[in-house]
Amino acid sequence: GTRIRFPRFGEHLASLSVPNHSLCLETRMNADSGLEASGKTLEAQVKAFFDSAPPLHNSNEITQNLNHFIQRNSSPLGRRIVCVTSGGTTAPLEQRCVRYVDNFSSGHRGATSTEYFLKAGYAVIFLYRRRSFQPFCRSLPDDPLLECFEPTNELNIQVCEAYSEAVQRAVVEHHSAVAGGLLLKLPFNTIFEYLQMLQLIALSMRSISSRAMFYLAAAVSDYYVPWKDMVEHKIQSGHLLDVKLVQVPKMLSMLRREWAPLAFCISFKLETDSNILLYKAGTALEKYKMHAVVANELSSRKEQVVVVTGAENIIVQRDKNQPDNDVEDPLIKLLSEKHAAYIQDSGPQV
Ligand code: 9Z3
Repeated sequence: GTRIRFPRFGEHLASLSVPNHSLCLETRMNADSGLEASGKTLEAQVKAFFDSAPPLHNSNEITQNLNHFIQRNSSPLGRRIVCVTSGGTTAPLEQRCVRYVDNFSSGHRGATSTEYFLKAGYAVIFLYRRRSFQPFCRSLPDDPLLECFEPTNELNIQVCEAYSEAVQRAVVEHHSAVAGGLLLKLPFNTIFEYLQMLQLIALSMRSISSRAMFYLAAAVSDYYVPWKDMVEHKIQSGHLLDVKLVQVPKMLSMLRREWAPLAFCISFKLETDSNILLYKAGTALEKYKMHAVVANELSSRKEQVVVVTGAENIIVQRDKNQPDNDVEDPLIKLLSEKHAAYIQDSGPQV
């Protein structure tokens, strides 16, 4: 669902559905395609998107970290590297952003999958929405810092008995992944940041060709307001909000065609109507030349997914024998096997 959200300092975001008494989001879209009738080629739309995006302030640092991470894991180890995207992107409505359109995703899928990819021997680039779920934190409460610790006196704190095992596991596993150079975490908020960072990652991953995987679990905005069309200051309430949204160019095509053509690419398809889910996943598979599309329905997404490939549809379910078992466990095993077969079919590495 698309909602307008009002961020408040230091807390989770309150949301406002549209339309509202004081604020009405009016969007004008081309009736049949939902696209601005621009008539532009994909390349031209992509160029317009990147030209209009506010540049990343730390792109040099990100590129350096990426190159170092990839170098460290590729030679002489020849480790497989996966980029896991996680959480929803925002599309700002104002340049000095107070309001934005958000995409639903808690980040649970991406964070949990990251843990299983690490277990399967991958190095992971975790491209995540700030303040979304993090790897190794599943067993911790929502506010781990305040709830897991207690003061022993005015100067010292200790881990509460109830959380000692969970905290120990989270800290040790997270530390060994990051310090061991196996987990690189890169945060984003907006669709502009997300797509620029995805491009940087893809271009850096070209060097490891088929050993690279993209696991695109993030919920990515379909529409955005181009930066140059965006008002600078906070839109005043009480005014009719007339925002022209433009379709985000289909970057999956760019990823496959231009950025990292040899990488193994998995995208996700989310629907609320299970009757159209597999059809839509099959369409995405063909249209964007994905190696597999993971189809999930919103309410059952933690229980079951279907991996749609050109050859077959594979139902993957959570093992219900243990309450803690996740659907991501068998899913990552399956995708890791498929990736290994893909690497073998791709022939010797350069
Ligand atoms: C997914 O389908 C993810 O599995 C979920 C995970 C977002 C449902 P949570 O983060 O949920 O664990 O709460 N991600 C892709 C969603 C998406 O927007 N896909 C686009 C589409 O369906 C294609 S990129 O059209």
